[in-house]
Amino acid sequence: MSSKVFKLIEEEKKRQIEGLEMIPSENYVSVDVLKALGSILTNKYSEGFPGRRYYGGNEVIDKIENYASDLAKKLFKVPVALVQPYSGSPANFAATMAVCEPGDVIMGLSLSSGGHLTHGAHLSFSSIFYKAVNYSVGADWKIDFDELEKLAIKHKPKLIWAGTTAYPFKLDYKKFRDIADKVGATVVADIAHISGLIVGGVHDSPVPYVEVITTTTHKTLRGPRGAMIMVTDLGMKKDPELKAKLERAIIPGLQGGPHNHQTAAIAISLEEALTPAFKKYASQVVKNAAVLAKELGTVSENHLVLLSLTDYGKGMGYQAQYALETAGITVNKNTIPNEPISPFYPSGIRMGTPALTTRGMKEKDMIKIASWIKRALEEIKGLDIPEQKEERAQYIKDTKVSLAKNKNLLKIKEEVKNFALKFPVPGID
Ligand code: DSN
Repeated sequence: MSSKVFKLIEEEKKRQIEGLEMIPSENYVSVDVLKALGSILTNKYSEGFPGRRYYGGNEVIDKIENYASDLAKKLFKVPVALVQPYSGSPANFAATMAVCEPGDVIMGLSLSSGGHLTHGAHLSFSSIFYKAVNYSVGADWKIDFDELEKLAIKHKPKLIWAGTTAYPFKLDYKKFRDIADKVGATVVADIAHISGLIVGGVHDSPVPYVEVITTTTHKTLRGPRGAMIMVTDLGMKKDPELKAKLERAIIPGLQGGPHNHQTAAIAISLEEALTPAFKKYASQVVKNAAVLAKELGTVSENHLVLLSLTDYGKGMGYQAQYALETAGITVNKNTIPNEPISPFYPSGIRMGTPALTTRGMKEKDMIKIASWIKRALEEIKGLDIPEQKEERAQYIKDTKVSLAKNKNLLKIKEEVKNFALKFPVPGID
């Protein structure tokens, strides 16, 4: 009997092709990446590293892992690339373990300024096992390097994270380097969101300025879920043990057997990222985001748009996410810098162009999409989050139910569907 799961996969395929996937950390992988992920490589245990495995039978797995690592080294121009981290957060934990002792000071961009949980956020390992100090963005929503420098001089961090997760601007890695050198810190660049833009040649690489780089493989890089940790020449020069420390942090520090099907799929996506077509893709992602941002009254220098909804009312992130979902447009609610309401009921949405661009959409399509977004957002006016905190959860539930029946949103959904179906999704007929 065919599993219920396959029926659900068909349901999800329909959602993915009929709607507009605009979560900036998502993408559509190629059919070859899907094939490797669904392959028999998932059957094998391979604790250790190529040539140094605990179990037998790893001759082929060694070749696959070495191939993936060599491709990463070539693509990012680094001497060391470890491809086993299960995903971005474990990769960041491993990098922190390799660079710091428990209790050391680490610094990262605050969550509400667009930083990541693993860069020192409350309740993350990064603030439980390490002393986390957060820097933030200024009134222009850009990283406040004066504040970062003052905090670094005061707290003397061992590690400074240079990386973001909801930040629409380019990063100046030299500024991080200069500050780190004043206090003897190691800089780890977390390029998860923008690794595809870097290898595609549209964003500067952090390689000359940082010791370690972490990235997920499934965002703009357009690979399977997974992650990599790389060491630069600068990193190896400063600490020749860095590679060994990172390996030990991955296993036995944090993980067991690597996911070999995932490693193989990473290798395929890295082959794809080496092609001229990928450069064109990366450049189009950024062009599309710039147009989308402009149409929505803001700016983007990368693949994402962070939109404040304060003009629509108070704490409108949930309402906007639901309204857009009803209209067939998937985005995520997000805090905005200096969040006026709460991280639980944030005042913005975050959206991006990587997946839309994979489907072949261009600038003119972004203008159309921005107009649907603006129409959908009109429907949340008046749905401000209640002042009384205890009323908020029920209010949001009720709002979701009423938005799901909203005729204007359902009309947009039809228009979105007719439009989206003209653009193919790899692996979905
Ligand atoms: N969840 C990822 C994102 O959406 O940016 C980060 O871990």
